[in-house]
Amino acid sequence: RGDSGLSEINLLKRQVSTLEGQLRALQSSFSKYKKVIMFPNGRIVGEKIFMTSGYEGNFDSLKQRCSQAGGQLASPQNAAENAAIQQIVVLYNKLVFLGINDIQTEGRFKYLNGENIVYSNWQTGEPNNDKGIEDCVEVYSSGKWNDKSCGEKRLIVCEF
Ligand code: 289
Ligand code: CA
Repeated sequence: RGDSGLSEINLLKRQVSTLEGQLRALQSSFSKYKKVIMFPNGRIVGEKIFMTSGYEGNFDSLKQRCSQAGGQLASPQNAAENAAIQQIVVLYNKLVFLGINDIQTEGRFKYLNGENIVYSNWQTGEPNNDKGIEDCVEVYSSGKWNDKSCGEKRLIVCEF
């Protein structure tokens, strides 16, 4: 039992070391594929991925497309996430709509799940609900936010 116990341990050690090598190879190839897939339309921030397909549409249409893809319209929860969305705005030279609105109660901006926003980056003087018809949120190339009519067409950015 003594000798066969030892050789079993040695066998297991070899198997662990083989698996470690395979894991390292997988990690390195995964890291490369992430870069390929993110180029040039995607951004990774922590566990979140922001991605545009270049499509432009009104708020409802953008919301539906992101949801159909298994994600949701970009909803930045901090400055790093907002900066990633800003980079896409600059790259495409097109403003985007966020997954944030005050459709339900004027002046109370919420995420699509109905929760109050925890982060905002309003341009000075915004949100102003201009002409009483601005319930959606667009991002300028500065990264600052403006409330805007949901019927306008903006660039899609989904988060996954
Ligand atoms: O229709 C008004 C909008 O285009 C925007 O016009 C000005 O930039 C500001 O009044 C904004 O608040 C407004 O959303
Ligand atoms: Ca406005």
